[in-house]
Amino acid sequence: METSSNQYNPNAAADPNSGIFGLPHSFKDSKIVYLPVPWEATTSYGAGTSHGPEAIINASAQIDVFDLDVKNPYLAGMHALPISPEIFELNKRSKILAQTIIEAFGEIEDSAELKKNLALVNSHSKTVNTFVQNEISQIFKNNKIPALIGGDHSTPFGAFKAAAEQYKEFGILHFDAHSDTRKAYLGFEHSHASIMYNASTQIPEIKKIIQVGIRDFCEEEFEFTSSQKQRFNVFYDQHLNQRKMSGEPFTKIAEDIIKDLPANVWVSFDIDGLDPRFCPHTGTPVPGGLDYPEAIQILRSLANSGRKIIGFDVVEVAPIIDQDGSPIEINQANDEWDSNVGMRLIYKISAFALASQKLCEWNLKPNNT
Ligand SMILES: [Mn+2]
Repeated sequence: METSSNQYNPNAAADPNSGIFGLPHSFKDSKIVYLPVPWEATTSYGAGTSHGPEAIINASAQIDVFDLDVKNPYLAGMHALPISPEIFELNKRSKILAQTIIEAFGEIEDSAELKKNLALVNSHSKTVNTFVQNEISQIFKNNKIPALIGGDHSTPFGAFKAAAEQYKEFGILHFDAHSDTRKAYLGFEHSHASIMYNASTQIPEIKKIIQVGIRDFCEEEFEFTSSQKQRFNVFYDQHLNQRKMSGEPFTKIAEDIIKDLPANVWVSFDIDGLDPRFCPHTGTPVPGGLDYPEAIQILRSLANSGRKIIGFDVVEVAPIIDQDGSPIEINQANDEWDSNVGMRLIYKISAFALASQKLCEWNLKPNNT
């Protein structure tokens, strides 16, 4: 049975035919529109994020839409676009090609076949970038807030390009265990490990990238971000922990993290920025990381700071994957943990984005001091 917006009951269990978060909204009815991007072609370690969007959307029906920070965020309307079967298929084909290069550790000079495979993967990545840019542009042009659901961390590149069409200047608040500033990792021009290198070198509208939770990076990446203090501001996980252990209140740390961001901010959230207990199946887990409530506090400070959250992505969420790459019973509660965390994070950032754009009122205005 179709449920109309008028009949929607936020206190009832989700209708099985409903959309993301159990909501009945169409594209037209919605202020937030989610673009699922099932793409992880160049993932070098671990796999499964191409199943992330499906798992997140399935898990999302479990949420209670009431929010203590933001008043009835669901009333603004939330709608997920369908998962593109073309991108899903392109991912499968590209993964097989990319695997040959990963197995050769990127040493492809002596092999015409591997060179051809690399060229194909790079070309398919550009296809995905163009797809994402077009879709996110459409969401912006319809006066809605775009949110991308990955997929790996290469997927938001086209979204950043679309944001750059809309905003002459914006910043990125980047949560991650990794710096993601490698230059063409293994020859892949658009790898998950290069997203912030590509963003900073190819999109001049991005004025500032604030990185949080970083704890796994190479010397070249350290030099790259350290040499661009105007552009990059890195809050290494180790330093955040030292500040916490010295007794500095996290509310103050959160204010410090967001203070150099410009007026317009895209949030790029790699789930592995969190402690791995919140994302045990993500591609490249690293010990340490932010606690979930700490990440939320940083986002709360951002939303309450007068800055505008213009859009966001949540990437690298992976359900449990079988040996052959197919997801295992992703609808079963015991396998759903990664997607459960992912969908709750997506709902919370959605709520903060709406509050930051004054499309929803605060329920309890945060006191950040
Ligand atoms: Mn990342």
